[in-house]
Formats: sequence, structure tokens, C-alpha cells
Amino acid sequence: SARVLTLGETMALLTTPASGRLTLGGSLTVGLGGAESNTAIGLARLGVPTAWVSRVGDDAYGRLITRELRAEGVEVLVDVDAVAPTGSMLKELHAGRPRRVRYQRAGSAASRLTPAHVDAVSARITAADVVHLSGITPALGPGPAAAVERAVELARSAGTEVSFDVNHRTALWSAQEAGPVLAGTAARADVLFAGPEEAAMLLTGAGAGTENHPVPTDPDAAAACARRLCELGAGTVVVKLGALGSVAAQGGRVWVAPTHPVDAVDTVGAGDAFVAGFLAARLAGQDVPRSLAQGNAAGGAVCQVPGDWEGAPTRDELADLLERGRSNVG
Ligand code: KDG
Repeated sequence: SARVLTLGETMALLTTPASGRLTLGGSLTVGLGGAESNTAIGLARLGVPTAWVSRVGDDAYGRLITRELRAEGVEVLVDVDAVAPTGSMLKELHAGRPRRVRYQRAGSAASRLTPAHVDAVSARITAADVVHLSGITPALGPGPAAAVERAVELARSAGTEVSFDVNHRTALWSAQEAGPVLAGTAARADVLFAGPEEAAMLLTGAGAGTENHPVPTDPDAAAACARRLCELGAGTVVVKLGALGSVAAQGGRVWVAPTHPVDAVDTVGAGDAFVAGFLAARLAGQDVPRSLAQGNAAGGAVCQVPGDWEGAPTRDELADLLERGRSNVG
């Protein structure tokens, strides 16, 4: 049975040609992406039995998503909406790198998730070690927001850890709207993942970068933010710093984990892979520094390959990356 259960929307991901502007026509590549399913793929590749709970439309995008996730070894627990379509997003490239991502997801099947869909998998939540959620889902509507609440409640009452990646999507809601909602979930997380802006937003309650809680720009400032976020209730707090690596706080201690530079072609999805690497290490009983190192390595690998999750490492590849990282340092 799945050790990690995750819930969230996955969309068809349409990508323009390397030079591409959609207005010039041409061919789109059709794939898929979604923060939680990206993490699910990352976990499955690392050998962690993982299930993904969602809704898709009764359409080709929904079937593509379902097939591909199953092919990656993720257990798919979806409810098919007979009416609403699967959402999509368009990734516009410029000189081969993402310039902009636009959503077509309003009214999608996953935006009609409700607590009933969570209740339907309650036994799986009880049996899992971790339920992984993100701050994208509550931005999709009242039903998904309530579904996240239910998942947190069920997990906590069952003693299943709650992992929460803040993932504040500014295209979906403002910091003023999102701040209090995301802070409420963050305070109940056993493991909390945030970016620097998100860490500042949670500490402020709404609106990043106020005088009280400026956005941390270096690892030491981020570690201080992580420590303060622990005081708000989260067990382990991880701040993801991209090319600067990551930091964590837990039980009054902090750790700073720099990372190795990579040739990044597409950083979208790196945070999701980081979470997979970190959680896989944590589930294997590794300590915080090792978990951070594994998150950094997995995130870096995804950046080197186009696509949101395609570059996620397998267990052997990750071991190799960590080994190379150590010898580079030495
Ligand atoms: O997390 C990286 C992307 O895949 C993600 O941004 C797409 O789920 C997505 C979203 O809602 O933004």
C-alpha cells in the first residue's frame, strides 16, 4: 500500500517549439504537469510507493495523465468527471527556455474536488505514512479548499504525517487572499516546504516583504525564517532556495545545505522534485542534512531536462549525483 498519498490537480502541459510564440502557429508538444503529481513521480522513481488522488475529465487529456502516471509507477486514484474537462496549461518557450506558463483550468474537473473525494480514500490516508498537499489546491475553489482541510484532519487524527508545499500561485490568488489560508495549513504541517517569498508571506500572514518579515535573500536569513515558522507550529520547516540550495529548521536547530551548480534549461518542477528527494530520505529514516542534500540533488536533476518532471532521478541516479557532489566538494 502507498506510503505517500498526494492530492492535487494535474493538467495537460502544452509546450511551444523552442523558438515558439503560439501566434506563429506550429506544433505543440503534449505532456502533463501538476505540482503534486510531479512529486508523486519523483517519489515513485525513488522507489517510494505513492498514490495520487484527483479528478480528471472524461477526455483525452485525462486519459493521457492517467496512463502516464501509471506508467511511472504511481497508483492513480481518480474520479472521472462526466462533464467538466481536464485542465491544461501552456508553456511558452523562448530560446528553448520557459518564458511564461498560462493556465486554462477554470471550471476543470479537479476544481470540482470536494471532501467527499477525500473521504472515499480515508482508509488509504490512515494506512499511509505521509499525506502530501500543496497550496495550489485551496486556490482552485471552495470544494478543493475543503478537500485539503479534510485531508489534513483525517491525516492528523490517524497519525499520518502532513507534508505541505506552500506553492503560492500568484496567477490564482493574491497574497492577501492566500496568506491566511496557507498559514493555517502550514501551522499544522509535520513537514513544511516554502520558497523565500512564501516563507516571508507566511510570517507576515499576508503580503510578502513587509518591514517585519522581509524576503530572505541568503541562506542564513532563510534559516532564521525557517526557525520562526517552526514556532508557528510546523514540525520540520524547509526553505527551498533554488541555486542556493536549501535550509531547514526543526526542534530549535537549523541546517544550511548549499547545492552544486547545474546547467538549468527548465527550472519548472524543480521544487516538486526537491520535495520528492527530501521526503524519500525522511521516509528512509535519514537525518535532516541528508534529506536536504537529496532534495537539492533531485531538484537540480529536473532543471537539466526540459519538462516539469521528466528529469527526476531514479534511486541509482540520485546515489550517483550525491556521490559526485561529495567528490566535487572534497
Ligand atoms: O510545480 C511546477 C508546475 O508543474 C506547476 O506549477 C504546475 O501544478 C501546477 C500549477 O498549478 O502551477
